[in-house]
Amino acid sequence: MELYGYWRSSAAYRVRIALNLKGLEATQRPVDLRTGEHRGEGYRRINPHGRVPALVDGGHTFTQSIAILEYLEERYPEPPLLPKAVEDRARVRALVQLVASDMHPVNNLSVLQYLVKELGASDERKLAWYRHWIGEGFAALEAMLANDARTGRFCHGDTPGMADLCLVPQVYNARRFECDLAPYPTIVRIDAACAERDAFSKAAPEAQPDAAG
Ligand SMILES: N[C@@H](CCC(=O)N[C@@H](CS)C(=O)NCC(=O)O)C(=O)O
Repeated sequence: MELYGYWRSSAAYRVRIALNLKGLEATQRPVDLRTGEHRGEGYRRINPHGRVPALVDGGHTFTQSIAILEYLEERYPEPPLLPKAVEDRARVRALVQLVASDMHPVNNLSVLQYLVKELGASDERKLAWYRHWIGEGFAALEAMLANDARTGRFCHGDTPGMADLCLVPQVYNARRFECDLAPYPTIVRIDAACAERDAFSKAAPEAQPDAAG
């Protein structure tokens, strides 16, 4: 397997955690987002959208981190990243989508760059935008986690799964942009529980070969 990613990419971070949880090895193929390598012709041959991650497995190339997670779950079912009951699977997927479809896209690198370069937003306004969408998403996520008896040590029960591996990179990013996490004690507690697991700590941005010093 080969994983095209970038150390600080939260979408690639999700896939790294999933691979670790499933005990799968992938050769890392770093794509430098700082230099715009992802927008170049070479990488667009891997992913025409010019985004990371992309996973190559068995001669196939997969893009979109959530599609990759679902692929890994179906191709390598053990240990599972989704619960068994259909109702519970829907709950976990809702937590996943809140992060991956609602929170992450509006705070993506190209969106932030567009705000600054094309719309003339100051760094201060850009940060306000970033923190607004983190707060909006995390408030909902906190309520969904804190008010549901199915939340355990992790987002769903006492085993880490698909929702946790989306949550942790989003918390990492929020900290990077100095968002106030005090209003989200359940999120912070689950993030801390994940950090104790090797699958998560080995996937952390700073532990990656392309991490900038
Ligand atoms: N929905 C996509 C998002 C992928 C994505 O936006 N990745 C970011 C890094 S986290 C990226 O490549 N950004 C480059 C850019 O915005 O120019 C996924 O989940 O894979």
